[in-house]
Amino acid sequence: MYFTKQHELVRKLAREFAEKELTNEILDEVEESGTFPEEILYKMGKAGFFGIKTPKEYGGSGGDARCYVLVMEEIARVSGVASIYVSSPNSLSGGPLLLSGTEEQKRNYLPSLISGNKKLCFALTEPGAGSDAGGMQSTAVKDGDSYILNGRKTFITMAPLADYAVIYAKTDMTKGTKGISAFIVDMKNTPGISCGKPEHKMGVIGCATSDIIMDNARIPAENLLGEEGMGFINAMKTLDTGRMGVAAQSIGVAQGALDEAIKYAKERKQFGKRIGDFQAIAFMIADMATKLEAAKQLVYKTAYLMDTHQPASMEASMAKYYASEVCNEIASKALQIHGGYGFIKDYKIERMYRDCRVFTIYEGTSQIQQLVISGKLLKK
Ligand code: COS
Repeated sequence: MYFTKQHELVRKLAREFAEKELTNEILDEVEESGTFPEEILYKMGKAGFFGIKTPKEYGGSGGDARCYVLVMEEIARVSGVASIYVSSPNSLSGGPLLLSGTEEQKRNYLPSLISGNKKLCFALTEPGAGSDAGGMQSTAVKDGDSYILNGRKTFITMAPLADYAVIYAKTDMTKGTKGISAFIVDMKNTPGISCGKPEHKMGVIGCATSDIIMDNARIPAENLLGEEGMGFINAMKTLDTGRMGVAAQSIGVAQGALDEAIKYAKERKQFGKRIGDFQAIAFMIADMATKLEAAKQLVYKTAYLMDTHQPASMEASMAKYYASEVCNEIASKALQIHGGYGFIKDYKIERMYRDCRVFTIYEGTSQIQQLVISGKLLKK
């Protein structure tokens, strides 16, 4: 309903890529080593997955939000962690630059992000400011032609791998969210910028997450992204697309889990017949498929609204809220259908179950999405 022939071709390309390149051997190795192979990232960049919505003049493919969610869905169907590498340059990393960057900033940073040569991370969360992003305590004080950054960011996806970060900090402590500004920071060459130790996570292993510590880090004033005081709006608008991306990730992993459950229900025999022939299993599968279809429609509608320049902030939250919760439910039921085999690492469902747990948490918890949705509906 929401897709053209062109969109279906994009889906086919992403599905073929995922099935050919993201093999079980590679994904097992990613889990073992905790690192994602650079050669696959290179191929993803070549396939155009890192700049799906970015205009061609900055090296992107000039596609739309529907192309983006289709690629995310198909990659996540096979690997949750691989889809994070797709989402980053398209949303949380590329997004702030596309929204507020000067022409020079866009030309400086976007092409290398899209080719995969450089990585950029999005640093909003702090130890004491997660859901309450506006309560951040990091500061940026103007000093001549520089800003001096101090503070600590936490749970920053890709921080240890990143060449650059978009860091949000307060340029005015008295103005609440209107005192927040965004900065582009060179992670490798700025004295005073360092990363904490990579976190040991329960899922999406293979994409390192750590703190970023800013200790009197001096950065050029020209690295201010957008106007002073406009950082919070930049982050919130970025998160609209980001939440749609997590929703797309969720329907992808959920589809992968449902596929595995159906396959297993057809193969596994107990009491002399396929377990799928028992209503207890068959009805679980019917519920999983129905909820997944509903989640897909929310995700596709959000992308369609974005493509047609209609308000989509509430819909992005609805899509993220519903799709991520449903994904966890589907993965849990799919594991249950596998019985004891679902609990051991030889079966893909074990990884999917762990990978999707963060979907109801990052880029705003389910409870924050409920806050955004109800806030729009009950606005005075
Ligand atoms: N687009 C544009 N502007 C937005 C916006 C959006 N999606 N969301 C909020 N704003 C604007 C508001 O309109 C408001 O501007 P005005 O004061 O001019 O009206 C301003 O931003 C402040 O908004 P609000 O008052 O709603 O801010 P709160 O401090 O109450 O916080 C929530 C709002 C809770 C929604 C926000 O802090 C949030 O999203 N928290 C979760 C953070 C998150 O997702 N973290 C994950 C990090 S990435 S892994």
